[in-house]
Amino acid sequence: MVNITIDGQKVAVPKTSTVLEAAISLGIKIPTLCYHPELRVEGACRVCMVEVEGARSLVASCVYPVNEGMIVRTNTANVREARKTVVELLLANHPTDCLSCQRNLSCELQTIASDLGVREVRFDGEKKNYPLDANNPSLVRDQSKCILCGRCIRACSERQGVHVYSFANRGFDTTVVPAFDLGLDEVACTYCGQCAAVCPTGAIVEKDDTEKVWNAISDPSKHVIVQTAPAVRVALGEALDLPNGTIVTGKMVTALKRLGFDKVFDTNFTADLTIWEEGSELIDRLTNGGKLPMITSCSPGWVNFIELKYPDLLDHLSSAKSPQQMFGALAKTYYAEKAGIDPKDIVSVSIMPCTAKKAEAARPEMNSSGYQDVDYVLTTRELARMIREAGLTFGKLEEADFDAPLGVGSGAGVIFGATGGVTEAALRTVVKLVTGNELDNIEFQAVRGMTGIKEAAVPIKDGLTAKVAIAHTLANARILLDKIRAGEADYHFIEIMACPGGCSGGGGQPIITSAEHRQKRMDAIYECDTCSDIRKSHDNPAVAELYETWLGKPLGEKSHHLLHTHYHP
Ligand code: HC0
Repeated sequence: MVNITIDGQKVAVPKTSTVLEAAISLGIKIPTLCYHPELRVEGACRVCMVEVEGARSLVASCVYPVNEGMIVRTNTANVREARKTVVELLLANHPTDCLSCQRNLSCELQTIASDLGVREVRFDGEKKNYPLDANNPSLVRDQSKCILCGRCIRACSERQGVHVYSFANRGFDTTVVPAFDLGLDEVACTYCGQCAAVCPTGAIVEKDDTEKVWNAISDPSKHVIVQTAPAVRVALGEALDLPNGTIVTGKMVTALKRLGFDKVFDTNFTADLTIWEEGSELIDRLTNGGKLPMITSCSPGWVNFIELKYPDLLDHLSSAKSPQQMFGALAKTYYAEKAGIDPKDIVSVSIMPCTAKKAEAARPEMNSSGYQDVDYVLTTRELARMIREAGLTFGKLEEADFDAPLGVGSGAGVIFGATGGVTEAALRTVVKLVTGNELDNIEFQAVRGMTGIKEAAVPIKDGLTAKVAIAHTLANARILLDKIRAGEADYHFIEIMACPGGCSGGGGQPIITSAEHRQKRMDAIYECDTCSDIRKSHDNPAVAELYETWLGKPLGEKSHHLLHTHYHP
């Protein structure tokens, strides 16, 4: 440990700490822009400058290492003036459309300018004016709002191993762009949205589809239904003034009803259905010599990744559609029949923690109902904006239940929202399908947690042990795929989720600010499971009824048509 003094307060910190980390441990808030607690430090923006006694000039605290006896001052006139100048220089060429910017009130540049008391910009800069990159279903990029912090570059390359972005040009013309300044639709972007999740300004945001949904709700000839993904319920509250990790399932249902949706359903219903279909597919592959390891196919950023980067391994992917798309196919067939509504009049909306879900819904093959199965996908952030727009005080809303029959979900369904959750849900049911017995202990701690790649060997019955692996983030997915290519992946089943922590850390969720913040969401997901009346997918009575009365059996003809898909090399 190293002893240092910051603003007169003594603290002992690990000797590998930076001054910024030491200040954070003392509760001293130093403004930052390029710094992100989960990415490599860059020291690019210089807004975190502090005085260190003996140093020749102000230093960037995010990259400056601590030393024994160091004396730091974070709040001197010099420091305040330097930070203000940096921010004013950024504002000098930044657009001034803050009031209509999607990140208004959640923009880090705006907050820092306010916190630092910037009331005028002393420099008269030339404004940047780049065309929007919006030719894809998921994301909008506005380079004019880019402050060159490089967070998106680091998230895309370090966290995801996708490497879409890099710096280009020099001086005032420096930009952050995909290769050859192409649009995101023209490069190998997976639309995972992790760039948007770390962008401090409105330079990368989700494509906003709220107006289309408002229009559908306002159309009296339409029956507008909505499904909500597992991970939305543990993050939506954060965007509506509730503490991190608050479970808001019941309030969310009430809010959706108050917004005007005709029926509010739960994606957990089709997560349970996915377990039936995917679990049966796994057993079929094990029994009949199918391609192993079988890999999950529900995270669309991940599906885009394997299609773009490892097309030779596509036959490892489960053919099961994601729960979102299974829901969409059933909404305009099974539900339409049951409710006596012409499917052409149904508008199917989903609320997802994910920007890639927008692209998934737009895939041309996702129309097995005879219509586009999912019409509009909104991220958690977009739903929060609609709730604010409607003037609802979210924290004061009563709780309500999902509608039947597509609103019945199990605890196994809800843990789909955390890395390892799909595997755990599958194990709960596969054991029952293979042995006919129920598990005594349905919680598989070995597949939980934030370790990048997890492995487990789970005894199913005498002579049969399920070997599973789980990866979250695409950089970790790449490691497992390289193992498969090398013939070294001795697993039966692999779960891959594109985003850190799984969907709870999706690119469409309220912005995550720390590892603790991320953990609170994960904890909330598992709390949703333990509080569920039904905890195994095969115990979901609504799914059982669906099979008995309409679908037939898992992997049957109707299932094959509506619930399974193919991929594009
Ligand atoms: Fe997920 Fe899903 S769990 S991908 O992470 O499988 O987005 O939350 O909705 O579809 O259920 C996201 C979350 C989903 C789907 C489910 C899966």
